[in-house]
Amino acid sequence: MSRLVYVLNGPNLNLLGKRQPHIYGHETLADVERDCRAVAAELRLELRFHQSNREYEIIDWIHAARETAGGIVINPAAFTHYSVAILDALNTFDAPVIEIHISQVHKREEFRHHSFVSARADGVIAGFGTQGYLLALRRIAWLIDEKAG
Ligand code: CA2
Repeated sequence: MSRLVYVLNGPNLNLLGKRQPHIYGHETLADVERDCRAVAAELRLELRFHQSNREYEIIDWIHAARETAGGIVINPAAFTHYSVAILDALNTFDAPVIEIHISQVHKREEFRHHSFVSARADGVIAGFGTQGYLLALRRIAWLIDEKAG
């Protein structure tokens, strides 16, 4: 299986580390990308790391991943809670999908407790801060290696 992994980030995550550090911490998205690239190198994964505030761009990246990727790590941000379109796109992708949330969404407002994406995700990580991305990459690498035998 391909060792290419897409790491996709939804709306407002470009502001990570710049607002609400009590919820999302002090790391910026550039810090997260740097840490993901370091772990990916260790795991021999190739990474495509993207963020968008536009739902269609995230859908287009999922479609691109269908052709080439061995896994997707996705923090859909607010789209988590209402995007059937992202769920439908993920349902066309055959390899592992890990959903990640920086904050512990189940400790927060009720509307954050439901995720459309969880209906497709093979695993969900929430409340581990930005370390969740690195754990998700380790899980995807493990699943790729397991499948390769
Ligand atoms: O905890 C997460 O990772 C979330 O996916 C983040 C989303 C939120 O809507 C989800 O319920 C949980 C919000 C992302 C907004 O990111 C910001 C980061 C820093 C400052 C402002 C927004």
